[in-house]
Amino acid sequence: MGDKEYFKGILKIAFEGKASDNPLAFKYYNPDQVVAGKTMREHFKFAIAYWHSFCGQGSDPFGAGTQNFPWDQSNDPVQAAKDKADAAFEFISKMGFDYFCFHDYDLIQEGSSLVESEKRLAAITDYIKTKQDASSIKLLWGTANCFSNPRYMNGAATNPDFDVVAYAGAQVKMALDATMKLNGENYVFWGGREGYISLLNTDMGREQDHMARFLTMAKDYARSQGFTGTFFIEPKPMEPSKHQYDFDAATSIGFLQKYGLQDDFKLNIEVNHATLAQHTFEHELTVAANDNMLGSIDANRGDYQNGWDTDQFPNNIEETARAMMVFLKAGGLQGGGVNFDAKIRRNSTDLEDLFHAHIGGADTFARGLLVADKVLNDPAFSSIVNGRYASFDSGNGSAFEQGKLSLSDLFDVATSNTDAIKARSGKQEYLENILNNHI
Ligand code: XLS
Ligand code: NI
Ligand code: NI
Repeated sequence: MGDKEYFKGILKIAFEGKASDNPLAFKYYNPDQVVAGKTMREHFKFAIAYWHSFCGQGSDPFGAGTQNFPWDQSNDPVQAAKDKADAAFEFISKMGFDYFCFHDYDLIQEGSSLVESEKRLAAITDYIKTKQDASSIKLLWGTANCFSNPRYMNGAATNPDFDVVAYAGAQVKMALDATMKLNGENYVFWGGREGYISLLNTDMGREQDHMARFLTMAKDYARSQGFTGTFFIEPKPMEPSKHQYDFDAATSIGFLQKYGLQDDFKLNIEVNHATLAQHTFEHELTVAANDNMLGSIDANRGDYQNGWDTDQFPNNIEETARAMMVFLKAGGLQGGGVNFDAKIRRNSTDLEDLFHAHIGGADTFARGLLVADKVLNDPAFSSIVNGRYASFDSGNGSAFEQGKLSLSDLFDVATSNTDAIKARSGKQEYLENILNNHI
């Protein structure tokens, strides 16, 4: 069991620093380096995404997969799943990461019935549990794939057919069981088909009520089984549905608050989902952080010219540095970590490419964190930002913040103010220069 080496010739990836010319080494991600009071390892809790790295063969709407994974050769589903787990654990160990994330049917191929699927999940989670015990590799979150099978073409929890809703419920129960068995720290809901294609045939209000009911049942079940982790909603505006109900952070928070789910659920913010919603990554993180809902991150990036979820590995240092400023100000993530929900390109067909991709991603986050820490500690930067709001720190501005003024009071303040209103510069270009100078 598990004595086959899949990534031959690649040793454990070490931190060698910026001067190293070894392509298979970290230049900036030093797991033990302390930044803003925590090690990088603790800040990030890097996770690999089982689906992209070990399942996705690189097919697209125009052609079949291009990858020929050596762990995907057996015709026996349980053996194939074990081989995949061996490859995944070897890869995670060699990367020096601590976590992975999965969809139920990434772990093992779905069976022809729920009962058969449950058996298969039991077999593979037994196997993975022994691999976890023999290593220190943990599960950041689990989730259920309730979007690929044709039965979910009209949605899962929001399907207009109750039989499908019940089927999705059974699947989520099994995925929760698998997550709890592997000591998952969190559980994710990404509602790929929880939305609509046409409003002509959709009762949006009723579907959203159903989704809330479903999430409440899932939460109640997991809590009754002793699960103490956090549930995450992963917002995305569209794709595969035309319009997804968890459109963005603001929409998802409004939904959770409306249905009283805000204490058990937080958000998993994905970079490319933010940009698909016409937001920046830092915007989505800020919206979540403002409501104490910043739970986890799906790290990737989009393509500036393409309007879909290209899920490329993060490599934009400025984008990541701005995001890490929000991250540090928020005090990090509520229970989650940084999951590389990213895939190598279809024509990146060497097994080694998976290492280059994750090394680059980890180094990008590390550089972003280092830059963000320097910017936030730069007095030139903080004095400008804090100074902008100084008029609320005392006097009438402070009374306004405390709710002690009425609209008539504002009238009195404004009319008794004889000084002309001063132009106060926002200093944007100067702040942008400070940020760039720290990169
Ligand atoms: C798809 C999502 C998906 C979730 C997990 O766009 O990012 O991969 O992270 O279901
Ligand atoms: Ni994701
Ligand atoms: Ni995505």
